[in-house]
Amino acid sequence: MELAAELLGARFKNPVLLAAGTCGFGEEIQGVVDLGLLGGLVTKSVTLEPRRGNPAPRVTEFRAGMLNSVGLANPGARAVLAEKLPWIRDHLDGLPVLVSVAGHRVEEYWEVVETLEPGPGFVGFELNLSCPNDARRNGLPFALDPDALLRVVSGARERTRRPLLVKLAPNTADWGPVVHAAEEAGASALTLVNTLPGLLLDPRNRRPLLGAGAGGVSGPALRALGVYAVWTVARMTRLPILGVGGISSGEDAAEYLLAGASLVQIGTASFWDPRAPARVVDELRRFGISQGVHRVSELVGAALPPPEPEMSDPAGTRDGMGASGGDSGVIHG
Ligand code: RRO
Repeated sequence: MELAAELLGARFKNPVLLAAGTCGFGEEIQGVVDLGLLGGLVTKSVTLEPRRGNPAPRVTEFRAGMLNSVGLANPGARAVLAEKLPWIRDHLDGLPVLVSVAGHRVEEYWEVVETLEPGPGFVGFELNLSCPNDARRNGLPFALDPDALLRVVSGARERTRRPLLVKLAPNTADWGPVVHAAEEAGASALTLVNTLPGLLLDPRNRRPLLGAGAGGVSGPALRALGVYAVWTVARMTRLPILGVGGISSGEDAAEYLLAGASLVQIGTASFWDPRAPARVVDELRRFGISQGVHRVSELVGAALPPPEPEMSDPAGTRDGMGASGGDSGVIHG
């Protein structure tokens, strides 16, 4: 089966990328994960200034997944420009890399994009608007506020011609407004989903298990939410979608593709098993062959209901989309 995908002006040799926050800037996991077998990677989120991150423990496991509150630990945009991007250029042999961008303020996203824009070694930006572990804005991430999202993405769009991905949150009651704000602002693609806010307590000492208190849930528990998000949003937009959340097998990856994702990202599974991403690629290939699929693109959106004629639902009120659903019945290409 042909696994390669052309998207965002880049060629991905297969649709399996490493998700933001799970592979540093590539250098940190070199020798542990065989990056040459993967479709690409997304870096740790970069803020303008360096951040030390949250107190330990930053990660804990439970039966259905993992909870993290890393707190955006990263070396800051200037160090990424001076050291991390040149390393990527010199060592990753043209692997498509997306740089994840985060910030406390709307303007911080713009400043990070401006700082990194002249750098080498990367294809585009993934604007992380959905970090659950940032206490700013009373805990409400930009991804849950369509006006703030519009400002962040429009300003970033003015500062780069590179592809701009927008990473959204899973805890959204109605994706319509944020998806349409991302489209209006000039996003190139959507990444669905970030982790889901959660908390685990030690019942004996009655304190949170993580140093920072609450965190973001990832791993198997997140898969049904992620697939649902992709499946819902794919019917609202023509933007390509990158699916992420709980993928640990080739069939999990296929599920996201069938729901409408063009590429997928792996996070937590690679913490548990550094060979998981390469195994997912291999299993996806075998799965496709077993299904008589010739190209991975044949899977993309194949589980979506057929588009309805525009006029059959003028109010855009199809299931889950609400009145703001807009492009009702459109399956993105
Ligand atoms: O650094 C983190 O704590 C973190 C980020 Br920026 C994010 O986007 N998602 C997450 O689960 N953790």
